[in-house]
Amino acid sequence: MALAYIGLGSNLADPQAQIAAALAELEQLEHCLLSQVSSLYFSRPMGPQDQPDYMNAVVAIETSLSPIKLLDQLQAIENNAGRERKDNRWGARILDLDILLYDQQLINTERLIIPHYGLKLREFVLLPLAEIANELILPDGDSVKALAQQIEKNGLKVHSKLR
Ligand code: PH2
Ligand code: MG
Ligand code: MG
Repeated sequence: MALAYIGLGSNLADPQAQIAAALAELEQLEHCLLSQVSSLYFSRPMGPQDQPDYMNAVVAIETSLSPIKLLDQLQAIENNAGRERKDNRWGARILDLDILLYDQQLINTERLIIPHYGLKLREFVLLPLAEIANELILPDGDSVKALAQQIEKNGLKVHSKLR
């Protein structure tokens, strides 16, 4: 079994309900065990500012799926939620499920880059990650705890418990 960390985000169509529904779907995934769930966080948009605020969370999943099979499953959940795949980098979205880490693997392919390129730069990823994996060391040797302590919070706050 591998341990993967997944970032969840939504800023359209009732973000809180979207994240809750995505969590329920993640719990049903075959060959996956949802092992940890962060709080739900309220965050300010990174990227274009003319979009709604986000809800974000991070979960840990134990899985026997390969990284690419896991990505297929996550994209199916995004599609079920009504996610439109258009060219809107950093724009508003109903549901975004990103593989942040997959064990200590480094993957750099056209479809998948792991660790996620924004992991160390985004407060809405680092702080929920630190909540559930404060002792985690990234493949490049950086500590999640130290990164989370240093990053600008940018208005990020805990909204509610998810579990
Ligand atoms: N995701 C984006 C772009 N901007 N901002 C916040 N606060 N949270 C996100 O998840 C997010 C974002 C594209 O994936
Ligand atoms: Mg994303
Ligand atoms: Mg994504």
